[in-house]
Amino acid sequence: MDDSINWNEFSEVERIKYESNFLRGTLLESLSDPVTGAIAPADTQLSKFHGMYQQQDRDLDKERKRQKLEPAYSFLIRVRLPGGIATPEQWLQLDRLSDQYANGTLKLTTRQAFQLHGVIKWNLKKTIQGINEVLLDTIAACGDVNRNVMSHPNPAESDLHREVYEKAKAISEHLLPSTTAYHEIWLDQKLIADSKKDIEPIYGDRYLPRKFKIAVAVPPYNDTDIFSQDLGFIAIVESNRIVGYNVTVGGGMGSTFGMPETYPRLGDVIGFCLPEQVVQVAEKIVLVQRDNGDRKNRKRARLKYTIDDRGLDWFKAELHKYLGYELQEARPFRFTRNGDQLGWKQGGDGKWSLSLFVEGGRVRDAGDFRLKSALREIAESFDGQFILTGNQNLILANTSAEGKRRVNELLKKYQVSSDQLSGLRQNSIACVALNTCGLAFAEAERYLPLLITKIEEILQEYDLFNEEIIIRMTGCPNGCGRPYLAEIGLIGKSEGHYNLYLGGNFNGTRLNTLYKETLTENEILDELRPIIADYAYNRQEGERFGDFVIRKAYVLETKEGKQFKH
Ligand code: SRM
Ligand code: SF4
Repeated sequence: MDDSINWNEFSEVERIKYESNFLRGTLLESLSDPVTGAIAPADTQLSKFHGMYQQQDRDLDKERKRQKLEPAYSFLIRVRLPGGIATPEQWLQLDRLSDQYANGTLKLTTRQAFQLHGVIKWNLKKTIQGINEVLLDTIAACGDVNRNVMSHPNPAESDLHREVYEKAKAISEHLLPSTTAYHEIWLDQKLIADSKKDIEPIYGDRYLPRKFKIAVAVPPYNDTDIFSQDLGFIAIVESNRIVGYNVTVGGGMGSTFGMPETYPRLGDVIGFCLPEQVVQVAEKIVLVQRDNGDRKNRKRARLKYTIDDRGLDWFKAELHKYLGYELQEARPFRFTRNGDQLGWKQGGDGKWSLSLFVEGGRVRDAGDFRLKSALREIAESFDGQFILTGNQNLILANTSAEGKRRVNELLKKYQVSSDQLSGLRQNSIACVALNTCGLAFAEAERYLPLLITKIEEILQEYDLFNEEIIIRMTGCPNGCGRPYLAEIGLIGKSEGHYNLYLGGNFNGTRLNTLYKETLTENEILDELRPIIADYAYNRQEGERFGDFVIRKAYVLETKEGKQFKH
């Protein structure tokens, strides 16, 4: 260990990473400590790199405190799934694990990954081993490393799906940490020789200053919200062939109330690279951030701030140094929408894919609506894949005509239907928030469906029930549901109170703008009603809600992240 490092110049997490012996820390001791359901504080930082977060059931906090008990600790486990593709066998295994060790639900995340919630410390290892049995892992699903790599999910909407998926997978594999700590701790695989020392050729001994996120998109679909990513690759298609990718850098959603130096930011397009250069470009951009990102202030440690602090020209010059060549000039592209188009579609190869709405990404049985049971029975005989989208939905992909018939039959049997969904609900995202997220100020996943029902009444009145409008809610400004890109964004301020943001656009290329602060439900509805009425009567042909509110000056357009106000 290097005693010459002045740790005052770094955040506490930097020291924890450095002293962890490549992410081991005291995790083994923590796991075997019978006295508490928690792990040691430093280990809570390290466990993230292994794909798990320590949480507590916030619904039970008061009662546990009253009874002088420690909080009801449990863990969320996030499964890495580049491009969101799982086999039916993998789905069935996660379904089983969710019942056996977690809270009985599966969460499909905004980055095409699975989450299990409510796993107690003593079941962590068994759950990870169960995940491993179906050739999945949770490595680097969280932590200061590259996270789950997203890609355009729908095979029926693009013949190039397989190719971008392979690209996403290759980036993900290349940027995995190489420490053997995960295999040692969770899978009981010992190091080959005790003397063997881990090295992290890409990350080094302190990993990245902060999380890092990458996605691939295929225009005209911006279903991975490419401009919200630290690094994005936009496929450039000519004569139905991917000739290369435009590269975007410096996107990010996270921000903190009361800290104007933190803000959401859209990525900049900085050039074009050939398909065979993608993995190298990704690596070098990660290295520029590794070497230049802020390691003292974690609130400003993302690539977006490195770029804003030093300038885009500096970043490009630095990247070119690391690469040894310059990116080519960016090529033209056009996005027409973000989000998912629900329903059945037939791909070029004749196979069928169903994009199925999963409210808040939560797969569970609720009364007569038995989504979890339906998907379990479908998986038992499905001949295609289960693909998670970046909008918390699920595609039952690449099935035959007979498979399609059976899926329809089973969805009917378990009363799962998307027929009556409003255009607003179809385009909704809510982050997890309460009861598990320790950072939530207000509800999101448990509340947005109810609020939407009330907004739908207004939309019905003005004959806008089927109008597609993007609405996203998060329980805090960290932005896990990418709310700053929504046409209607709601961000939790305190229990029952939300900031209302308007003016994002339908293709995910514009940030929204704060309209009103700290609103209750009635206030939200009162604010939205006249705007919706105005939209119904005065919109121009084909004009989207987000564009309308800007044309009518309900809000001014946010032109860049630095301008953004909470
Ligand atoms: Fe997130 C932290 C859930 C996507 C920005 N996010 C968290 C934690 C782990 C809370 C914590 O640190 O204690 C949440 C766990 C809640 C729970 O109980 O499950 C959490 N984030 C989620 C998920 C599950 C939301 C969902 O409903 O789907 C998403 C998991 C994605 C995945 O599979 O990897 C999720 N988080 C995002 C996104 C969207 C994206 O990546 O496309 C963002 C905004 C994009 C970005 O990173 O800028 C996002 N999460 C954050 C931040 C703010 C980071 C920042 O730069 O400031 C935090 C807080 C932090 O890191 O300190 C955070
Ligand atoms: Fe939690 Fe905030 Fe992320 Fe929602 S946006 S999951 S409340 S950190």
